[in-house]
Amino acid sequence: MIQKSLVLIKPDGVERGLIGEIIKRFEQRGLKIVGMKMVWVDKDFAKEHYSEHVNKPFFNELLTMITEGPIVAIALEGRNAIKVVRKIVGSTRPDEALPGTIRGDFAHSLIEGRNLVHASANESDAEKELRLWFKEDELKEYERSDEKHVIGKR
Ligand code: DAT
Ligand code: MG
Repeated sequence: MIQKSLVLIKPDGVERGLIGEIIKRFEQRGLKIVGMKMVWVDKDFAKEHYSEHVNKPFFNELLTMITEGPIVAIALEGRNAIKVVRKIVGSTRPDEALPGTIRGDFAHSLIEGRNLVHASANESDAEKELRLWFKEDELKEYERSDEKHVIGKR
């Protein structure tokens, strides 16, 4: 199934100069970038994005972290993109994330919720999050020259 997923390079990823390194990993895996922009969100927007965590003890910390600097928001498309993207990102806790994953290669502990990237967890989250972060005309349709090999027939 061809899916779209939302990835955010969170402020720690941007501030550490890892934008290119992170994007490269999705791009080389064959995931197509169909939307991308830099945004600096306020707490109201962040609350909407992280609404599922509103009652967690770390919610305030999470809001502070996600609003402390600019974010690169990316819409990725590919076959089973939601699962594939989560695998590339690695486990939520960097001390459990495997080497080879973004979190496993560039972090080792979850300080104030910092784990470099966000990725949609499932189809309904992906749909909701893409609608929150991107207007319809900010998502583009085009063909990558390697689609025959990395996606196959649609
Ligand atoms: P993920 O980002 O892997 O989907 P999540 O949805 O459970 O993880 O949590 C959202 C973010 O909240 C996560 O990326 C980092 C932060 N977070 C999660 N658990 C935490 C904890 N126990 N303490 C501090 N921050 C936490
Ligand atoms: Mg999550």
